Amino acid sequence: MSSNPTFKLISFSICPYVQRPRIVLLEKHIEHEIEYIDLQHPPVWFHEISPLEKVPVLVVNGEALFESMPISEYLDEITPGSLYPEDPFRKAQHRAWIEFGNDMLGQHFALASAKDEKEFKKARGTLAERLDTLEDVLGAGPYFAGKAFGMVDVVYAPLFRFTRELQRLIGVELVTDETPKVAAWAAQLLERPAVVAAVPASFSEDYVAFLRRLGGVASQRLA
Ligand SMILES: N[C@@H](CCC(=O)N[C@@H](CS)C(=O)NCC(=O)O)C(=O)O
Repeated sequence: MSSNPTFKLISFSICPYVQRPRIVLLEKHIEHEIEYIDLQHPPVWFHEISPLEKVPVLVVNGEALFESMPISEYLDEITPGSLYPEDPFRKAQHRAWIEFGNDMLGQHFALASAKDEKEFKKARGTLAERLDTLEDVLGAGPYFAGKAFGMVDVVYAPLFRFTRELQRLIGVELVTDETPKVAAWAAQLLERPAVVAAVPASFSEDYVAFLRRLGGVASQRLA
């Protein structure tokens, strides 16, 4: 690899997985380009560089890397400082909570796409349980592991962007005063400059279009 690699992130405007490497790129001041593609009509070249046909893909000096966590960890490793704790056990714990966050993103999709009230309530209930669990593991903050912003924060920021949008758009309250540590954590993450800048200006509009495309209960509740 050349000493000055070039980076291009292949993206989709509302994708929470794309936001992970984008946040790391911004946090670590790595120069990069972004190319947004239409996932419903992906360009032919995308099939060649994305074995699972998913974003994100990071093109490094013309070579493609897929999957959000390997990409984010790679970017973290090639720059000074680490978004993970040094201790292997703590690092493994952080990775486990990242997996918990992946599950929550799945529950967010279940909520956003629920076809009837029963499915909607079930997904909402599961998300509320997961938030209770997080409340129990969070410390004094402001971030997941205390004062330092880390990879777990990178992963949960896009999730909290969704919960904030759902509250604003359809009044579903997920992050509330009942989980005050989670609420403070979410607020802190959503104010962080790299998190704010991780999505395009069209994010809210694109999220509404996404909910409408899913055509579920959430879309019926939109104004
Ligand atoms: N495990 C993958 C998940 C990425 C993912 O699901 N991306 C979605 C967009 S948010 C995608 O590209 N979907 C296209 C498809 O499934 O056809 C990662 O962490 O990068």
